Amino acid sequence: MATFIIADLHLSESQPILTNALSNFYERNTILNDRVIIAGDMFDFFVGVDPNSAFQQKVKSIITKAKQRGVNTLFQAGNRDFLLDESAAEYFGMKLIKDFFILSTSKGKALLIHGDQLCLHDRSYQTFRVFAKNRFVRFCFMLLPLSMRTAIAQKIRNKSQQQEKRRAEYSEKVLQDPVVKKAGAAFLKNTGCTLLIHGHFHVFGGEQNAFGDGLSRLGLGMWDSHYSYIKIDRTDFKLVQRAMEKNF
Ligand SMILES: [Mn+2]
Repeated sequence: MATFIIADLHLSESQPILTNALSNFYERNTILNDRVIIAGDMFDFFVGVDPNSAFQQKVKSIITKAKQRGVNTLFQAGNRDFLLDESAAEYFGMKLIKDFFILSTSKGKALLIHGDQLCLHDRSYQTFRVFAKNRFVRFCFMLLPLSMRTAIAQKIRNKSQQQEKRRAEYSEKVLQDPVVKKAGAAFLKNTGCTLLIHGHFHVFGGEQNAFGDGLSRLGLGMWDSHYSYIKIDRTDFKLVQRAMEKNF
């Protein structure tokens, strides 16, 4: 009955090694009655279900295969795949969970978020976030043909990839930003949790008292040359990072 948390896989058609890594992750780590929570940015970008995409079918088959042997998958949206709604999650064999998800652990209550919510210092991003999460905006976007949605997403992605390079260098700094610290502390206090689990920053590691006394943080890394996960069960609570094997 273990819970595994992973995030920021950034799966895409162009990197089949990552899709294989997900498949191996399920096969090597999970057994009957375990659950896997994917805490956002599972896809590098997502603009809707495409039943003709062999790539999406592969992802679907990995998750449904796990489900058939008693391993359920929960999905929390990230900033790259916020268009993955309830019915899309169902298509892949997952259950969509809220952006703020509380877990009870042997070490107390933990709050799981993707992590982009912490970026309150980035006004233009937060404006985009509110805009993109708007139901009407989403509805209109989803009315466009898939090819057009893909083209728009590619354009946005190319732009943000340049910013992302810069972001990686500053991520650790951003996590120390007083505004981010304040947001983290507020999220924990408002939900009665003492531990914040997040991805998004691609900075692996834990930080004791990150948001004040007794309010800590666990950050998951991005799936790249390494992959990371959190395993929680009745007695254990660990954050693990492993090298991505060549054949993984
Ligand atoms: Mn992200």
